[in-house]
Amino acid sequence: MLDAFSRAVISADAKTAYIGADELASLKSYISNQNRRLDAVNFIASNASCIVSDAVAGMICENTGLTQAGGNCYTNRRMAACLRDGEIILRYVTYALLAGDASVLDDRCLNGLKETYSALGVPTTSAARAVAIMKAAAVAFVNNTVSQRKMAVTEGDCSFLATEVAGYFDGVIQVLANHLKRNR
Ligand SMILES: CCC1=C(C)/C(=C/C2=NC(=C\c3[nH]c(/C=C4\NC(=O)[C@H](C)[C@H]4CC)c(C)c3CCC(=O)O)/C(CCC(=O)O)=C2C)NC1=O
Repeated sequence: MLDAFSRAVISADAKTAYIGADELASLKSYISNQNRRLDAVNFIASNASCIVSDAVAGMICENTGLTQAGGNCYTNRRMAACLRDGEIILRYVTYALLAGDASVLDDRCLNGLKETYSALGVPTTSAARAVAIMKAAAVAFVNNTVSQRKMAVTEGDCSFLATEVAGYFDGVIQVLANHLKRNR
């Protein structure tokens, strides 16, 4: 698992080079924005069950067959497994946001997920839809634009963190859709 710092070292070493000015500038910005980043992680983490249950409910509303006989959320056991998977994915996205690097998400959560889902008959299009709804919610929490759950915090621009976290969700969707082999 890598973070923004170890990532800079690994990529410099791969080029047999010193850490360059560009990498240092980007690490500097990572450091100077650390308080915002911690707030962003906290906004998502402290609303996690709301984000997950809303996303899974939305996914089912759009496709009610999921909870009918033959659907992959039919029976409490499968419904619980689905909600749990949503929690797992969101949790790893928050780890990636904290680290400023996707490797923890890629290695510990997404590695083999598509294959597991294929083997179990979990519909990846539906799973990707739930992840897309979680993405929209997480972006709103990071930008602190959720009207019912505004956090009391010094106002500041966190849009770069919203963009970053959106990218991690896109990575999950990409793996589920398997359109592209990921290479990070
Ligand atoms: C560390 C990371 C990690 C991940 C990601 C993980 C996922 C994971 N999800 C599973 C099952 C499952 N996952 C789902 C999820 C869904 N079904 C749907 O229709 C929806 C689209 C979706 C929810 C959004 C369901 C229903 C099962 C149970 C499938 C079955 O047993 O028939 C299983 C099989 C074992 C089990 O049932 O517990 C694994 C390993 N486990 C891990 O340890």
